Amino acid sequence: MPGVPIYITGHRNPDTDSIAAAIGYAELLGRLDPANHYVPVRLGDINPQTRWVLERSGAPEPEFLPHVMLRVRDVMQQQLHLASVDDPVRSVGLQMAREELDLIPLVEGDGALGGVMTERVLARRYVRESREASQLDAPTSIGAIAEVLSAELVAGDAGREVSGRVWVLAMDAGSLPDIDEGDVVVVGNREDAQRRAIEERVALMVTSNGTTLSEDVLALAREHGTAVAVSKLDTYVSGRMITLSAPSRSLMDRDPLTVRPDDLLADVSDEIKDIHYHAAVCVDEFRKPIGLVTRGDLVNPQPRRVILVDHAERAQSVPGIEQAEIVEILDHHHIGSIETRIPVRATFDPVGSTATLVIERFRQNGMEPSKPTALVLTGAILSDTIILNSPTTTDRDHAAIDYLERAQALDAEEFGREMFEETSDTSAVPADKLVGSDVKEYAVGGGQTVCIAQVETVGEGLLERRDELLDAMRSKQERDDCALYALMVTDILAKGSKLLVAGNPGPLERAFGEEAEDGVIDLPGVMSRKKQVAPKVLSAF
Ligand SMILES: [Mn+2]
Repeated sequence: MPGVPIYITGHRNPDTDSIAAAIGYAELLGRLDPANHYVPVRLGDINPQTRWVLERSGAPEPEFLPHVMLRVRDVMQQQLHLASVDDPVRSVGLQMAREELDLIPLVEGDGALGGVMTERVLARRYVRESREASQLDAPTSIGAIAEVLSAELVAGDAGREVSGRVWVLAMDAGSLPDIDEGDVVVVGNREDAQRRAIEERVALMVTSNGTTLSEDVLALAREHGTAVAVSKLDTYVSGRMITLSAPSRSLMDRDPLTVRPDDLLADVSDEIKDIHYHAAVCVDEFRKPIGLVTRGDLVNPQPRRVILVDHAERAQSVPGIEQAEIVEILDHHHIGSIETRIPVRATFDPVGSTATLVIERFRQNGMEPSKPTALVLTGAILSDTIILNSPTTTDRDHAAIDYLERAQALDAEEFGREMFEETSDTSAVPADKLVGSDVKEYAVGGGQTVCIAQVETVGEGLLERRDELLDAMRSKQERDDCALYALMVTDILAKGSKLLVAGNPGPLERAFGEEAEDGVIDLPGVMSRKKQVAPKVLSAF
């Protein structure tokens, strides 16, 4: 898996150019620089036009990037040492020493976090050793004790658990301590002491220094149900190892600080600094440990990295951009309000679309975009330039489209027309909204007003709803008490408008020198309400 991703993002409320430029530039950079992982992302829902282009091309939708603030997953240590809550305290302590760990997460049988063992807990365990008889911290299996002691179990059941006090029988058999049934004893090669312990029905007898029992004593132990383990260690060490055989769950911190991978570092760093072991265990949704964040990981973390395409305004960019490292900017707008701490390659080149710049970069590197990417970039150029018609269109946009047409054996104009026609669909928008959302009121003589609304569209589809639109206009005309309510249905591709009129069309017919047909006046070449329609309407009254 390649390393930390470098995100390539367009602006918020993404349009086709923003999405396409991210996809295309990520593809190019991924090929030029395979050591890095370039990921195209989006900052919001894609619009119907972009969806159409993505579906048509087969290019995958970029993933959503909510922000570029630092998260736990960006800094956590993913190489985790783990131990089981059932592992003996001694083996966990040894593991911590071996791996030089201050802390180790302990997991239950299902892999979920059960607690953590810390150096402090281990140290306290030592100091806490009281002057009373030692006791096992928790029920401990005889097998676990034998293992920690490297002892040979010569009688008894390894699975049986013991939980009593732990004694060393150093005195002569006549002055032994007050042993109870179920206790654990360590004894040397004194047969009288061995027999006394068995008769007191201790649960486990450990013989030190490799002492083996006589046949008689061994038989007695079996008869009384006393387990016997032969330890090669001396008496003192054997005694200590017995109490260190207890399962770690008996000592561990049961309520460790946990975080989730997507938690913001800013939200959790204080807690990590405050807790005595200065760390948090990162867990997944099943509470399984997947990482560790320590205080050291909070110092000078590597910021997340982004490349901005099709914008350079902080307010239009991804939340948290001020914390991120901007690697590059590729844009065709004015130079916006982005600041960087280090020098970056920034391109502000006034062509019709960022996709044009991406295509040029491909060609400068002697590379061709993949088929899906080529079509997405085609859609983006045609979208931003309204099929190479907008005043922002340059020769370079034409050149990029020429190249893309040759490379894909595609009629770009036809593709662009289809893209606009199929995605400028107003059929789901209620008539009331179409006639009322972009409306301007003009005062004419005699205290009367005239309302002129406009809706931009592609193709003739909307005019099929003429009667419905006229009805909606009439009710608005009545409600607002205007002399006339007109709606310009402007076709941005055909570059003309149909003017729908509620009220007496006479003044408008005279103003434009055109007859209304079923309440519709055809105005080819008329696009601007402000410049081409309002003055004539006003002069007609
Ligand atoms: Mn653009």
